[in-house]
Amino acid sequence: MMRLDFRQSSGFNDGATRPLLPDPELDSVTASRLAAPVFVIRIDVKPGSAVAPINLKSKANVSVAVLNADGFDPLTAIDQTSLTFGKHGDEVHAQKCSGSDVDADGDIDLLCHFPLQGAGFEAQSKFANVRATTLAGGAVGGFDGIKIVP
Ligand SMILES: [Ca+2]
Ligand SMILES: [Ca+2]
Repeated sequence: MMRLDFRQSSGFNDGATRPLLPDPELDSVTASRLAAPVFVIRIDVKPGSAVAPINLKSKANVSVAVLNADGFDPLTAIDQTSLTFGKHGDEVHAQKCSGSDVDADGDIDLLCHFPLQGAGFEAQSKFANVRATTLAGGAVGGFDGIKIVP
């Protein structure tokens, strides 16, 4: 599998598909689990904002769209109980999801709400990850840019 770390490159397009890579600072168990093959899905944290502002003190939920793209229909494919979000993508579970054409391209996307508290973000965090399993048992994941704001 080719490994490219797009997080090190500048100027990637918001919402573009990128391979997920283990964080070198992770413990080995977590790193090996996160290194398992995943199908990369497109997500958009706080849809409507290019780079989602995240206030670490906020008690509000964070909305995250899993986009219907590249032949992947998140509404029918994803086991919604498996959806998790956070710094590494497995920190907090979705509180609720619904179908909605978030990006107004005519197909139904999955819009989910995750608690921010417990998601593990830090002042220097620049990415949020989502992970899930499909009803067929496959692993999927995606990430999107965020910006921590005071
Ligand atoms: Ca975004
Ligand atoms: Ca759509």
